[in-house]
Amino acid sequence: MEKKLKNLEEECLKAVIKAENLEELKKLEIKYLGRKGKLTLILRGLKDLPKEQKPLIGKLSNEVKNTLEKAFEEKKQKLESAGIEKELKKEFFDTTIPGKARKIGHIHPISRLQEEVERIFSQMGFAIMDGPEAESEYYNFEGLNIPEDHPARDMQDTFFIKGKGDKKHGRMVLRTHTSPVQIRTMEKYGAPLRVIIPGRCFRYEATDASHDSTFYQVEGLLVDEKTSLGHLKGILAEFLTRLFSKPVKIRFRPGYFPFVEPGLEVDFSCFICKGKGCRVCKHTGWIEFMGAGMVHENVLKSGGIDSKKYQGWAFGFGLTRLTMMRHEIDDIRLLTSGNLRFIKQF
Ligand code: FA5
Repeated sequence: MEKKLKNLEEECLKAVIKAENLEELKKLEIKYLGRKGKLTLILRGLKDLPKEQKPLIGKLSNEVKNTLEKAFEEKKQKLESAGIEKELKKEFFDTTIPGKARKIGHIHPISRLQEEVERIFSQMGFAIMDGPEAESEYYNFEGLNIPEDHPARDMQDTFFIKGKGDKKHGRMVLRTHTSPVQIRTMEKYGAPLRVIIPGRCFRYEATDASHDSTFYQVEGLLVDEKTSLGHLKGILAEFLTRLFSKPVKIRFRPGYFPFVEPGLEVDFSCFICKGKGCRVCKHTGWIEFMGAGMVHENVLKSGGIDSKKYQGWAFGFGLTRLTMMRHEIDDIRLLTSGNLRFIKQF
């Protein structure tokens, strides 16, 4: 009996070593340790052994059983990890290869300047308004005191949108300036008012280094019972000083826009040469900045505001041109060219 057990152990261990996969191993386990397995049958026969042999053979049988169980378990783990390795080898992944850096974009210089302008005016108590880019002739012209036959209509070459439009508002156009939103804001909120309106404008004109057919403006409008051009001057000087982090002076010259009276052209002292004269200010010490003036009483009326009780001032400057000045860009068309080599510099 003792020999039989030893032979069985040897035979089984050899077979376990040879087993090449888990399926084969399982079959062997059933063959030797299963309910009708070779060792199980021997163990069952123990009860028929003579009494004196029972303890010795019993002990030996248990030892053989434990050895075989251990051998099966070890081999099982070996085969399993070999299987995982095989799978991993199939999908080889080299963790030492350096990663690919993700390309990160950044805010366009015009948008960044717009955010700064909005922040500064918000700090001074101005609300930020928005209006439609496709606008009616009424809001773009008539409401702003520019009647159909007024020569000022020639000042802004316009993109007209196909269609007849309606009697009051006329045809649709791509807005030529942000000023139409002055009336929309007055109609909606009444007086007093303190707003800026940044936005995109369109003009049907030949492009050159300082003119594009699409560009950004920022409109400003303040309506109150007692306000004057002195307030406008103070607000603009404060705005530019905060924007350039340098003291900036403002200069008014007479100008003409049908929607303001009196009308002004506003210049500011060159932020680069501090007024001494340089390339950016064309050696004048001053930079032409924008149109402005006291809101014409007809415009206040268009906005439904009592012009006897309230006055207002308005301004409109080119955000795109200010971006060019700030970064000393000499061709406006580069800003919307989609040329990444150019735009990545900012
Ligand atoms: C106007 O558009 C008036 N609505 C401004 C205004 C508002 C005056 C309120 C009075 C009261 P103007 O046509 O000058 O004005 O344009 C204002 C600014 O827009 C210009 O100074 C310039 O910076 C910018 N601009 C005008 N046309 C172009 C263009 N084709 N390309 C780039 N910027 C332009």
